[in-house]
Amino acid sequence: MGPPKRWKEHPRDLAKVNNVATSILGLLLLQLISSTSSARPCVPQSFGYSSVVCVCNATYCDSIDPVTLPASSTFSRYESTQSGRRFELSIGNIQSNWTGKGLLLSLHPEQQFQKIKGFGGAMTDAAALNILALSPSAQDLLLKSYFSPEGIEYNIIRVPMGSCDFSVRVYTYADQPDDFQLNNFTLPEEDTKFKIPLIHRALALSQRPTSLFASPWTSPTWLKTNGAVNGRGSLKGQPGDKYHQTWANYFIKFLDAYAEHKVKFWAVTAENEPSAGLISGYPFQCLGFTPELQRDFIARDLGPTLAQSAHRDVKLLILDDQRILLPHWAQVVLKDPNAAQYVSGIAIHWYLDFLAPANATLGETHRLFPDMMLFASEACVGSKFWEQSVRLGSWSRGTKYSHSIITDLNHHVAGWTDWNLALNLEGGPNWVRNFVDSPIIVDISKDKFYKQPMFYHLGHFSKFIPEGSQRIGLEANKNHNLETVALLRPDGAMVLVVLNSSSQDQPFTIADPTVGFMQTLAPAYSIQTYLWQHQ
Ligand SMILES: *[C@@H]1O[C@H](CO)[C@@H](O)[C@H](O)[C@H]1NC(C)=O
Ligand SMILES: *[C@@H]1O[C@H](CO)[C@@H](O)[C@H](O)[C@H]1NC(C)=O
Ligand SMILES: *[C@@H]1O[C@H](CO)[C@@H](O)[C@H](O)[C@H]1NC(C)=O
Ligand SMILES: *[C@@H]1O[C@H](CO)[C@@H](O)[C@H](O)[C@H]1NC(C)=O
Ligand SMILES: CC(=O)N[C@H]1CO[C@H](CO)[C@@H](O)[C@@H]1O
Repeated sequence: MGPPKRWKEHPRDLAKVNNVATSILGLLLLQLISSTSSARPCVPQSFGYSSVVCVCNATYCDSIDPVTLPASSTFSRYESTQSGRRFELSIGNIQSNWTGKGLLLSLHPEQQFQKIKGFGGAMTDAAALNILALSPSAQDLLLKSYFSPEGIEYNIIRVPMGSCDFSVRVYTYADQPDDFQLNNFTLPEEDTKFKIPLIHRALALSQRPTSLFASPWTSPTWLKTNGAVNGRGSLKGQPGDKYHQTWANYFIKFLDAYAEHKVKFWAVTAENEPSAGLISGYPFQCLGFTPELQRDFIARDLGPTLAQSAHRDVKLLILDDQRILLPHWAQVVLKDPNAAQYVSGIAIHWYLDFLAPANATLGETHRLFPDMMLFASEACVGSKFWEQSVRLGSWSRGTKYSHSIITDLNHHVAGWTDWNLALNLEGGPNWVRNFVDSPIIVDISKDKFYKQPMFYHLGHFSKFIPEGSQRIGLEANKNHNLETVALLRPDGAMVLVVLNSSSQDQPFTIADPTVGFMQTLAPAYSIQTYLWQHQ
């Protein structure tokens, strides 16, 4: 037990450092765990941005030990920092009293909020093409990073129904004109050769039950008012007619076709970004619905068609669009009992969050419809015209993810879904060159992939907060700059995620009424996950 020491800068160095201890304010010792770990450390590389990526290839990729609960009266702390630490594990002792000084975060397990569904990303055509462009052993390491117990254990996968902007060509599953019986509905090789085999490999690597949800971008053009996949256009005619019924049947055909390939879905969204198809000149696949049209399409076509099909257990989520449309969109759809009876949740995208305060949108929607699940179905950085598409190693992009997840979880949201699981160095492929960033960027020519800070920020939630965890109350004794969320896991362990909120180290104490006090510190530019046995 030595004098106070700074943590080592890079996880690579840690293997050499056995038994390093740090003292916080000279009061408490947390022990860095490295000697007992079988986890492989990050191989860092800087591309000149604020932090590093971890480099993986066909033979090497950093990993994390499967989560084990710390012994009673101790707590685990996993920490990632801008300075290069990745899921660095320390153990501290839980104490029975508190100095009475400084910031105190007190848990209130008696205040119980939403249960968690999970965390994940999207198997787009672009993601599948990038993953499959790697050698088979690099592919395995990439999939393990996301789905296995040595990775961040995603349990949600989003699957586009047909092409979207992150495709290399434009298609639907029924491009034969006027095929109202959908006789010519077929899955192309994007599904059968690329996405579905990768989904099976991901599911095989996972030890958690994984939930898939699907979202359509455009219908076949022969069902649309403008006869095009993009631009301003809706389904021809009115809800209840053959155009709308055919489009509802298309969902069933999709679920049937995936079921033939042994892939089952937890949910579908009624339409990806339905407001996009109301905008003239919209550049890529879309299908316009006002909330009134979505309500009537669900009440008359999609709802009853799903309910009368073999897929009646598949949940239906509305909106799948920016939260600024809440609570209005939910009020229009859910105040109609004919539509509401078929709806299980409200899916939200994050792109206009800066215009839409969380309390006024998510909070208000929850107050109006307390039993309706809120679920974040898409997010990515680099999509705005002033943003660079890919910034390898950007820490602030990771912070954007964890800030969004903490805000959402604190406003009744049950899950959070990233966009493309993997993109190339340009942020594509994307047929309209709408390039963006991704937690994993693939360098095909070098058979390498780069795990960005966004990957680790997401992992600080996905790995430690299994499905069925429940958010609980958390209160601070004074103003502070940390962003925090606390959850109780189904196994009785408590999880607390803490995002830096200043460029200064922030000492604080966690109080759990049933176990005691944990003294610790959040370094500048860090994200931490705390875990301990609450019961
Ligand atoms: C893969 O990465 C490891 C660790 O950095 C390195 O030792 C190895 O040489 C790399 N292999 C190739 C083929 O680049
Ligand atoms: C905890 O209480 C014991 C006994 O009252 C006292 O000796 C000790 O200094 C206290 N520790 C802290 C951190 O306040
Ligand atoms: C469409 O389906 C019909 C009936 O199954 C079949 O005869 C026809 O060849 C198909 N057309 C195309 C273009 O695949
Ligand atoms: C959230 O909004 C409600 C009204 O919709 C208001 O009563 C409440 O004070 C707001 N809470 C916060 C923390 O702003
Ligand atoms: C509130 C605050 O200062 N937060 C900081 C956390 O760290 C990021 C960098 O990763 C800064 O951009 C934020 O300003």
